[in-house]
Amino acid sequence: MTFKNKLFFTFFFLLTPFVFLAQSSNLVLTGIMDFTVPSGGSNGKAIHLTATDTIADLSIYGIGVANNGGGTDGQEYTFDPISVLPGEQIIVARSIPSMTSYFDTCFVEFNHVLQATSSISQNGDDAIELFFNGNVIETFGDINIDGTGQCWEYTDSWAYKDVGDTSCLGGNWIFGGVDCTDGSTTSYSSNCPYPLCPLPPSSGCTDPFALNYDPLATFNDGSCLYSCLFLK
Ligand SMILES: [Ca+2]
Ligand SMILES: [Ca+2]
Ligand SMILES: [Ca+2]
Repeated sequence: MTFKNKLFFTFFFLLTPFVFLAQSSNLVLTGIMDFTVPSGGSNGKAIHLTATDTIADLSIYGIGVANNGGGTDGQEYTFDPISVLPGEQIIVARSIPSMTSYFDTCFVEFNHVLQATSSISQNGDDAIELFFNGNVIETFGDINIDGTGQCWEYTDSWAYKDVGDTSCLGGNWIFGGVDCTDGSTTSYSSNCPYPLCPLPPSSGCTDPFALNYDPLATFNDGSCLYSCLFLK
C-alpha cells in the first residue's frame, strides 16, 4: 500500500464514526402533548417528531418518558418499521381517534400517525428522551427534575420546538401554558392552538374593542391592535 493510500484509509476510518453520528440526527423531537381532550384520560397524550432526512427504517429510533424527575427510564417505545421522507411530520398518539377529532382540519399536517403504547405516559412534568440505536440523542426537559412549576411544564398543554425564552431549555422551545387546553373541544378552540396548525381562513381579530376588529373573523389569531388610550 502506498503512503497516499494509507493516508486515505486512515482518514476514511477516522471519519466513519462521524458518518454514523450524522445519520443519527435524522429524527428530532418537535412537540410534546398532554392535551385535555373531551374523551379524557390519556387520550390527549402524544409526541410529535420531524424527519430531517430520509429514514429507511424508523424502528431504529425509540422514545423514553422519564417520569417525575426519577432519571432515565430507558427506551420504552420503539417506532414502527416504516420509511419516512425528509420534512415529514410524525405523531405518536395514545388515542388516534381522539387526536384526529381534536386537531380538526389540522390533522392532515401529520404525514405519519402511529399508535402509542401506554409508555407514552407524560403528564406535563416528565422529560422525554429520543433514542437512536439504543442511545439517547435528544432530551426534552430534565430527566432528573420533576417539571412541576418548572419553565418547561406542559400539564394539559404542549411544548413545541421553536425559538423561545433563552432562560428555558436553551431557548429551543415554546409553551402553550399550563392548563390551556382545559375545557376545549379542538386545538383551534383552546387558548393555545398547536403551532404546527395553519390558521383557519376565518381568522382575524375578533375583539370588537380593537382598532382592527374584523366582524367576519370567527377565530382570533392574536392580531388585535389597541389604541394607547385604552391601555390600562
Ligand atoms: Ca417512563
Ligand atoms: Ca409525571
Ligand atoms: Ca387542568
